[in-house]
Amino acid sequence: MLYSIIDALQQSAVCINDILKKCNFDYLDSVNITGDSQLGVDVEANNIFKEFLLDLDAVRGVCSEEESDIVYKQDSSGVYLVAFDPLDGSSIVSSNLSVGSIFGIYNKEFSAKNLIASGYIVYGPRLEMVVAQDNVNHYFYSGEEWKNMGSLILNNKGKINSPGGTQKYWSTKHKILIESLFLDGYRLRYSGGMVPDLHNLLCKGGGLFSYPSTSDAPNGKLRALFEVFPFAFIFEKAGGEAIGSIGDSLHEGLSRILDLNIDSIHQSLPCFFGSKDEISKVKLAYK
Ligand code: FDP
Repeated sequence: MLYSIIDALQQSAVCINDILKKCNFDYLDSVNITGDSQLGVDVEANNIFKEFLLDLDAVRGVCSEEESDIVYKQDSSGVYLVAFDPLDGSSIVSSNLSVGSIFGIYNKEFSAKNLIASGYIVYGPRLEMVVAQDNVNHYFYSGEEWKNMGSLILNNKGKINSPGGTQKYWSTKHKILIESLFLDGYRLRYSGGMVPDLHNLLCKGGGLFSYPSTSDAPNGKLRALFEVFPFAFIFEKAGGEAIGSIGDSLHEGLSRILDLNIDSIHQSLPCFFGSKDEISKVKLAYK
């Protein structure tokens, strides 16, 4: 059953990849529910995922960053719900940087504890896909078939620092944390696309990606269901950790992301993904 969903996501990826190779990156007059301007290709990618996924018996409904509400199927006996960000990184697509799609597969309910598999697609020089279930499998598309390149596994400590958010709005403790990693020899890697930035970290064996609470965006920017929960699941299955906080709970410290509950499907939250060593440094800095 789950296999049919992964297969539908792979077929969607090939279609979206074809569109990205040929389209203009023109903005439409519309904005999505979060207020982001929509590109024509955002809407096309959304429709492709919806079409493939809602055609499956196993799927009861879908939820997308580009839709205001959950889309349920009439009279469905399926138990799986799929949340996706159809095209993440719209702000860098016009510069021809790598962008991606992110998905999470939930059993019966859109909550972190019900996540049973997640992954992402990278539209880069090569079309790639990463799927996390018991472990994290890395595939690429040869033009004819998806080939498994093996598992992604994080080391206990990495060398990359990917700090998101506008620096002038960072808290003092966050500035100190980021600076201390650079002083410790970490290298800056940040494209502005969550998929390529986190994929780089996973492929290079570790480090830290952060998108903190800032004075201009106290709840961060990245969305729980479509971005943060799927990547938290992937990082844990790869041997790393993911921590964050929801709403006003930041003053109580940071918690494991997959233990957090959301109040709305478009909720965003501050988040940190990394190897175990870097996440322990984040916990110490935010204590
Ligand atoms: P984008 O606005 O281009 O869609 O999902 C939001 C996102 O990109 C992430 O892909 C990315 O990590 C983040 O925003 C980048 O935000 P900043 O420009 O604030 O660093």
